[in-house]
Amino acid sequence: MTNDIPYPFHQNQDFLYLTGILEPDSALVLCGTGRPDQAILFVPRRDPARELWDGPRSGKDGAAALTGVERVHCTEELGLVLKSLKGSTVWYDGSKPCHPGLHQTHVRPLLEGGPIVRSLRPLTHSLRALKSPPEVALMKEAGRITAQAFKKTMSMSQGDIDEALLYAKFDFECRAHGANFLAYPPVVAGGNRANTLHYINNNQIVKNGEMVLLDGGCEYFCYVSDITRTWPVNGKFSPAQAELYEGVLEVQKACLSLCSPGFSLDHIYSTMLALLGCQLKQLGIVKGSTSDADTLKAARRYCPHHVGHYLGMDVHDTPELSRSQPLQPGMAITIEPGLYICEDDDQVPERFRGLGVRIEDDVVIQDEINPLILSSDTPKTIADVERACAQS
Ligand SMILES: [Mn+2]
Repeated sequence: MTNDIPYPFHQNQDFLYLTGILEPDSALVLCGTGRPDQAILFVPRRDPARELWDGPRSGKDGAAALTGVERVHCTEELGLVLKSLKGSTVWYDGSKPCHPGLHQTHVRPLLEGGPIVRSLRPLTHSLRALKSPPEVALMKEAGRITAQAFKKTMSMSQGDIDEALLYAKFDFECRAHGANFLAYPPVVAGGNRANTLHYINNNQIVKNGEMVLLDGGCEYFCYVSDITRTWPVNGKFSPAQAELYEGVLEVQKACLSLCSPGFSLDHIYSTMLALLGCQLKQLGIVKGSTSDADTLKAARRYCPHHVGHYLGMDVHDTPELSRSQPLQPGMAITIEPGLYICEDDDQVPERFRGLGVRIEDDVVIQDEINPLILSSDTPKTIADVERACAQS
């Protein structure tokens, strides 16, 4: 973004999951062929000249104390140590190295020696997919902070209002209540801009009478939230807005009821499409006589994204995990159906044109039928949303 000025560093999530270390240019080697198996950690050397600019480093002693790993080296010794290790299989993702510099200098020579190389990422992702109780506690807090930020942001909306102001309010409320930072650039999309799924300019005026769609989340000690609400900035849903909103809400609640062990995200997705199809017919957006196949096609057109994704240290967490995999207790996912009607879609009754609605909650799968809803404090029914907008 700008010459010579650092941008915020974000640790690689797999490395963070295994070590808890937040410093750049660090590495972990897990060696399964030694007697006993051992962990070897690599961290940047202490360097007063660099630390003057970038702040203190843990160094070898600090990293050992933090992690309990006894064998700690400086990062520049990584290649040397790797060369000294015996073993025929290296578990490493060389095609998409997460640290190109360390890969080039230290790891590539090892791979050129001809060991069997197997991908590590599917293994770390399957570990990360199942959240432990302490991880769920952090995600709960991220959800709680974000829900409060939504309430406060709804309460300041009024027609007309600048998207930038809603963005700033949401960011402020998250950070002021303990979030480290926002988990991703939020979407704050007024009116027809809600139909641009990745709209992040957030710099236009939302007019009195229009809705705003806010998709935002925060990071709380390495775990994130990802919540979406859509509300009228003047605090009162118009009849058409309420009709479309209720339609999406009904589908969202039905999808939440499927968040239990054994179902998969893909299964919930196909259910969502079928239910959205029914809603499109009820709303008169799709003719009653339309075939099931064409109704599904319409559902895919008016909701071009999946019902949700895994959630955890990353917003789109553990992408190595298939969405066809049955959900298990401890998995965290989002449920986010939407309907997006572009203003120039003349096949749709005029009152719905230019409206886009998405409702997104974060849930953890539990042993019992009902999931734990991390975002449950976020106003969602029309009555609750209108009440939150009326707060001062
Ligand atoms: Mn999401």
